Amino acid sequence: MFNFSSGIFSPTILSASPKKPLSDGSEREAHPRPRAGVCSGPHPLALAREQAGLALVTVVLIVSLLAVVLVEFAYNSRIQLRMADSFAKQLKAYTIARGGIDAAADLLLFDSRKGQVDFFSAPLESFDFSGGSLPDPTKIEEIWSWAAQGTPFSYPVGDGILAIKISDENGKINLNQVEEVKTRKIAYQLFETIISTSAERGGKVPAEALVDSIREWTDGDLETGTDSQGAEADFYLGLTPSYSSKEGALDSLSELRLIGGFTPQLYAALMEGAGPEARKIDALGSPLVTVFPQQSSGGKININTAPALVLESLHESFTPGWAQEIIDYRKDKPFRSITDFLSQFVPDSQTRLDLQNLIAVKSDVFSISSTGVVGDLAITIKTVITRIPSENRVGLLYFRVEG
Ligand SMILES: [Ca+2]
Ligand SMILES: [Ca+2]
Repeated sequence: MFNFSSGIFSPTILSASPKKPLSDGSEREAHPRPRAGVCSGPHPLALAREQAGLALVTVVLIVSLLAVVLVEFAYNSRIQLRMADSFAKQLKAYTIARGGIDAAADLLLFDSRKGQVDFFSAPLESFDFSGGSLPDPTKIEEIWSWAAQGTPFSYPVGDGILAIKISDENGKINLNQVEEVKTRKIAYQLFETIISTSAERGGKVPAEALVDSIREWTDGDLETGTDSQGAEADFYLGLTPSYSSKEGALDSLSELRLIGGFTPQLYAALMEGAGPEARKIDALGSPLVTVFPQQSSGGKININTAPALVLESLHESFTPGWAQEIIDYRKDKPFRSITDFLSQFVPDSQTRLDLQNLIAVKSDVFSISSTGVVGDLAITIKTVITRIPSENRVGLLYFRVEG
């Protein structure tokens, strides 16, 4: 006990036995001290009470421990259940997305057996479904292009949704082929247009130097070409932090951000193409430039699928108005041969010769973006395939799972 008046803990009070006043006025102990020789242990009743108390404490302790274990178990079970649910959704979404890739590849292979021309057919939205009858897909030309225009082609699968986008990589300028003079000129014209019309206006690095920098980055040697204005290996070694140049084909467009002169604004302009809408419909990233196939030569641009900016870049004499005319024309009358195109739109004989080996009306390489959505979980698989109709199969050039 604590002595409040003195503030001093008094052990004498604690150790004193309770005393009862006696009738004669004296005091005696409430519990008489055991007399020597009779009993030296505690009173049996006190012992029983002590044991009962101890048992109660043990029971309370065990019950508390059990409660803790049960709460922990319930919590773990809930976590496990959620994980199992999330895993099941993830597996379903992946399977749907993977199935979408196979379906799109089959569609493209089916198309290659039907003809040697690739173009954008009338979009899905333009078909009249009000009568309840679906158009016969085997009779629609270029059915794959439904997934290449406007919103992604989506379809319910079980309790999920599949959304597919297909892009024609042959409608873009292949940056892995800038070693070829003619492709380099096309890329140069595209970059010049982008620089002069985007936020990059008045940029310090000329378009030609940007294209040359891609060339030096990929050309496999450390010497700057005599006709090149681009950055070579020593430029990157002088940066802080420094890094080596790739000296090999570009694996992805995001690599451009490492190349000398490419600012975030220029990169964004390349990815967005002809506006935010263009970016939305592209399966791989940019509607204007590609890195597929990764071979260094031989690519041709499909004039039926190339966007206006790419068409305009095909020759220095071409203008935005001319490119728009082509886009309007091909909506109703896709080009069945390059002669078709050249005779209609390129009156100058020298320009015709220049374009002869650069353009095509068919495509080999396509990118597919396939998304499986189950509940709040989405998985996207992006692939690039090349059609090999002679072997009745597609070759896989790129495969990436996102989400
Ligand atoms: Ca076709
Ligand atoms: Ca180099």
